[in-house]
Amino acid sequence: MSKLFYRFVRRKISFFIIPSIIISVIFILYQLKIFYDLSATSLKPNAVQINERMIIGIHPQEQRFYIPRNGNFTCIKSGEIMEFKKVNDNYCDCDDGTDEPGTNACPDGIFYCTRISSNKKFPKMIPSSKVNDGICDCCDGSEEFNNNVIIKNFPRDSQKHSRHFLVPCPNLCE
Ligand SMILES: [Ca+2]
Ligand SMILES: [Ca+2]
Repeated sequence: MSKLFYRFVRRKISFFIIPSIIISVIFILYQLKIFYDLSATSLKPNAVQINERMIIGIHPQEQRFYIPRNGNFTCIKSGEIMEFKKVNDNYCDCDDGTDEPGTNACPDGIFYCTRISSNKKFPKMIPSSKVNDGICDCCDGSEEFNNNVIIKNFPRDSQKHSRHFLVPCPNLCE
């Protein structure tokens, strides 16, 4: 009798345990998917990113420093560690200013234009103080990503004549 009872209990346990394990695995996989989706969302391009991998304003050889490691960014020279979302958030966090390659938040920063022109009139890089100042400096106007119209009443014809363009920037890369 006790053996029969024991067998019955074992059967009941396996009846409940196996579905519970399956449900738990599905639940964990679902949680992992949500976590992955959230991580991907946080890396989607915004105004200061060229795409989800490239951050605007960085020298191509420095792109490797701007890959999130455990969601963090390490200031290139000064070494502080902070959340990666502080890169290009328009607030200067690193002592060396390397968290703001694409904005004018840090003093003495350098902004590297997204495209380089063979026409030497256009710079490869500009002081970050010229980012979003309403005047087109890079050949593609990539530093004017906020499209701030700061200077008005300067007609396009006059801009062409003076060879200085205002936002919205034309693409003059060759
Ligand atoms: Ca920052
Ligand atoms: Ca500018």
